[in-house]
Amino acid sequence: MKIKSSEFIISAVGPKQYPVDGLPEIALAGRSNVGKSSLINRLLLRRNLARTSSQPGKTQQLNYYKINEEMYFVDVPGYGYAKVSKSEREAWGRMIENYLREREELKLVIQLIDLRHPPTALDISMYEWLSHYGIPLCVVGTKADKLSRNQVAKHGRIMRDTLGMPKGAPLVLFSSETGEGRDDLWRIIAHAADIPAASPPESQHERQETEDNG
Ligand SMILES: Nc1nc2c(ncn2[C@@H]2O[C@H](COP(=O)(O)OP(=O)(O)O)[C@@H](O)[C@H]2O)c(=O)[nH]1
Ligand SMILES: [Mg+2]
Repeated sequence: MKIKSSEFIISAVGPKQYPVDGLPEIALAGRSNVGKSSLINRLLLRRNLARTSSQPGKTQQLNYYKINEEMYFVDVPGYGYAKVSKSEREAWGRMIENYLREREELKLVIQLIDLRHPPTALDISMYEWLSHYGIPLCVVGTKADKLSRNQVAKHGRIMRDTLGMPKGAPLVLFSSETGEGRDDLWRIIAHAADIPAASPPESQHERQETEDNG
């Protein structure tokens, strides 16, 4: 899939603001600072479409990005962020839960977990909650560039074990710095959204080079 356009649409604070055009939606979930915005930017080859910052937990909305007039990425703000009041957190939790359980357009949740550390209790409960409701799920281990090759493989295994992932359940080891995992993740997204197979610019470029070399 070639990325012809990507644009921010809305920060929705409730269902009345969700798009009504029926396009498939891919949600990105994970705690603040795990790398959601960076992953969106890397997938779309945009430097700063999704705002990245080291100041976590500012957003309390579902941030919608439209890609190619074909689908949406939905940035689900970090779960487990402590610096909001209990009532705010509960209201936010209800909105997110309703979205994840009831949104018909939602085709896949990408759950981001920092690959450097074992999944936290919150990561595990999020994974179990999504699995329990049968929500299509792909786990992404982020910041792979911060580990050695051996560590990446080892931490990937720890992630699978800690979450209790079934054999064959998708886990993508990803880096927004290097683009590692980008092609795999695009394939999974395109399949889930039922749009033509992903061959985004970076991989086209790489394949071209390989062909040229022999
Ligand atoms: N080295 C490295 N840093 C990353 C990666 N992804 C995100 N970061 C950094 O982690 C911080 C939080 O990233 P951000 O995308 O804003 O996380 P979000 O809160 O989940 O949206 C920023 O300083 C990013 O530059 C990655 O793959 N590799
Ligand atoms: Mg963000």
